[in-house]
Amino acid sequence: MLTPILIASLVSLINAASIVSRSQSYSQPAVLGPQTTLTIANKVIAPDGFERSATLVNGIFPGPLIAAQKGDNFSIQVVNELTDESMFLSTSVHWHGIFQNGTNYADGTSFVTQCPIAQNHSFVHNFSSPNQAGTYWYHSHYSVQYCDGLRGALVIYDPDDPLAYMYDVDDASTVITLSDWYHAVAPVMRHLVDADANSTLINGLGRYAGGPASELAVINVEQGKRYRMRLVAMSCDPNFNFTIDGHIFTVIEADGQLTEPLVVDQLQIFAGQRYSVVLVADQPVDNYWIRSLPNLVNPSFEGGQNSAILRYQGAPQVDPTTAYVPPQDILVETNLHALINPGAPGIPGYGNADINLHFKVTNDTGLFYINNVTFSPPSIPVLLQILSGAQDPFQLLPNGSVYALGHNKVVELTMEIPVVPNVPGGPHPIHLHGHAFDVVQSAGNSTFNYVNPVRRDVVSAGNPGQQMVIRWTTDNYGPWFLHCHIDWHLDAGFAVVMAESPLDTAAHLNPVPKEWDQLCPTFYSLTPTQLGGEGRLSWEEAASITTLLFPETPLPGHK
Ligand SMILES: *[C@@H]1O[C@H](CO)[C@@H](O)[C@H](O)[C@H]1NC(C)=O
Ligand SMILES: *[C@@H]1O[C@H](CO)[C@@H](O)[C@H](O)[C@H]1NC(C)=O
Ligand SMILES: *[C@@H]1O[C@H](CO)[C@@H](O)[C@H](O)[C@H]1NC(C)=O
Ligand SMILES: *[C@@H]1O[C@H](CO)[C@@H](O)[C@H](O)[C@H]1NC(C)=O
Ligand SMILES: *[C@@H]1O[C@H](CO)[C@@H](O)[C@H](O)[C@H]1NC(C)=O
Ligand SMILES: *[C@@H]1O[C@H](CO)[C@@H](O)[C@H](O)[C@H]1NC(C)=O
Ligand SMILES: *[C@@H]1O[C@H](CO)[C@@H](O)[C@H](O)[C@H]1NC(C)=O
Ligand SMILES: *[C@@H]1O[C@H](CO)[C@@H](O)[C@H](O)[C@H]1NC(C)=O
Ligand SMILES: *[C@H]1O[C@@H](CO)[C@H](O)[C@@H](O)[C@@H]1NC(C)=O
Ligand SMILES: *[C@H]1O[C@H](CO)[C@@H](O)[C@H](O)[C@H]1NC(C)=O
Ligand SMILES: [Cu+2]
Repeated sequence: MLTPILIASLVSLINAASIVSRSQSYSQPAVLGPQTTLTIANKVIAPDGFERSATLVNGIFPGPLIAAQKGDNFSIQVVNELTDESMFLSTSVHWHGIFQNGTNYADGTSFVTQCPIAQNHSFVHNFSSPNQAGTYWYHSHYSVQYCDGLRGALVIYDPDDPLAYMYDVDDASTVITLSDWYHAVAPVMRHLVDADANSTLINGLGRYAGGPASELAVINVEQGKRYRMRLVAMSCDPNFNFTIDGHIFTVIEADGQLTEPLVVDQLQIFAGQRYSVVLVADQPVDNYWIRSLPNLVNPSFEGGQNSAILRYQGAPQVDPTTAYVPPQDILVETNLHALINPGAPGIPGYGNADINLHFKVTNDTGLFYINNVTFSPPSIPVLLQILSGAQDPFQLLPNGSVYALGHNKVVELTMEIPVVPNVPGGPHPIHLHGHAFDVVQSAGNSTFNYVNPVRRDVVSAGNPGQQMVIRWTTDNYGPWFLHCHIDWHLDAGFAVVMAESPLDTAAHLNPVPKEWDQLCPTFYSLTPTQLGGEGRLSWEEAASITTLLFPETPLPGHK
């Protein structure tokens, strides 16, 4: 918990902090195509009724939906117009779940695949993803910047979707984003013991404990129609239990991979994950609460917290009066099965892959360790090191965090959260860039499934005493980040890099744009003022300055 002095210093760091009530009405989300420009700039907004300066895409939270058709070529220019020095002034944008096959340099991951884009500069991300369709998202991958607002959904629609017969409506109005929201800026929050969110926003609107009756998101449906709702957990930390009063729904997609249809009435969605669910509007015309209960602070629906409204056409424009009924058919991950080409790669059986990795997660003095190494971003991005000739894992920095993997190998990765030490902050959602993986063992379950497990790109590694096991094939050249998607944990070192075929990477990438080569020289010429985020480059520097601001505290759940 924060001391009053701490709170005072927090609030003083917020631009124009004050409580307002909102009167704007909710409008349909903005939609962009695959060839577009994202302008990253600062703006004061009050999505839960509390005004703060934020780091936004095209001035809105969440950022606009990027909507593409399967097979489209993407050309996305990210323009950095950031000015608020209380937050980071550089940026990079990652396209979460997109494989970037041959275009690792466009993955947008600071210090792994590129240097951040400096203030007043821009970078064009050209990539294609011919075989992917489904629900994705984009977010800053520079420090904890996305917690300040740089997050949005990205959907690749499939005109030949094999499950299209199950739904009538699938458009921008059926994308539902779930996010945590903070009243203090992320460069401050990252140094707090409990980086607790103030509110949950659904489609960018919500309420906080003790706050005004700020406007809530409304999802409009017509009785008798079937909707493909695309849920995106663009969270910095909490997971959410998602329910809709009076309704069940059918899961048909997990993280861009179609699943065998599975009927549930609640799903728990972790930071970074997505689900498509088919909702049939088969109830009486009325208003119904949509609920997104976070696992951390304020897990309550009091005063409309953690809530949005499902409104049938013809229902009055009022808040629902429906009551919460405890769910009966909760989503269990092992009940999800990949619909297309099910089955994990390689020889079935634990330990039978070509490369069998065992990662043990520990913690010490506020940092997370994977096999005794905490990830600290290298100054030269891993891809640049590789393209400059470093190939040996002992040459690649950060030392001990980069795993060099041969080409076309089946990898089986076990991530274990031991009981001792008691690693805080779980359950930890683990994301791998550049791939989807088969979850052959889910956290908290000792049985394996090599036949038809769920395939996805973020999976929970669970809590102390649990582990998860995933498999994938190293068929994508380049360094790919593997990390906890709780952004505070990533910042505190919960990450490694899977460098696929370092020796052959240069030969298998598309020509690296010359603008990419300029990112590092430009970034390293910035002055502390031009860097923002209180002008701190490394977190060692930041941590030492921050201890002056915030007294040394016992070991954090979050750094
Ligand atoms: C994408 O670009 C490639 C060449 O780079 C071209 O052959 C293809 O037709 C393009 N696809 C679309 C949908 O425009
Ligand atoms: C960006 O432009 C502003 C206003 O001209 C200037 O103050 C700032 O130093 C510039 N930053 C960089 C990195 O060039
Ligand atoms: C990126 O794609 C756009 C649109 O297809 C094209 O105009 C531009 O030349 C490409 N840029 C690079 C660096 O390849
Ligand atoms: C969310 O649901 C899971 C079961 O799926 C349960 O273990 C967890 O406690 C629930 N979270 C909250 C905040 O109630
Ligand atoms: C545990 O996992 C196995 C294999 O995926 C699955 O068949 C079983 O239903 C799971 N058990 C529970 C209790 O979830
Ligand atoms: C981590 O350190 C502990 C204690 O020094 C040691 O026993 C263990 O083997 C190390 N683990 C790895 C993977 O290096
Ligand atoms: C990385 O660590 C290993 C083992 O501690 C050491 O032998 C090697 O020299 C280090 N490499 C670099 C580049 O520091
Ligand atoms: C990348 O492309 C190669 C060549 O087309 C293909 O064999 C491989 O499966 C692809 N990998 C991914 C992750 O899409
Ligand atoms: C978030 O908001 C700030 C400023 O209003 C409060 O001081 C915090 O107590 C609050 N935090 C939580 C967890 O609600
Ligand atoms: C993290 O690890 C340290 C040292 O191993 C231990 O003392 C501490 O209790 C752990 N933190 C938590 C919150 O469990
Ligand atoms: Cu974590």
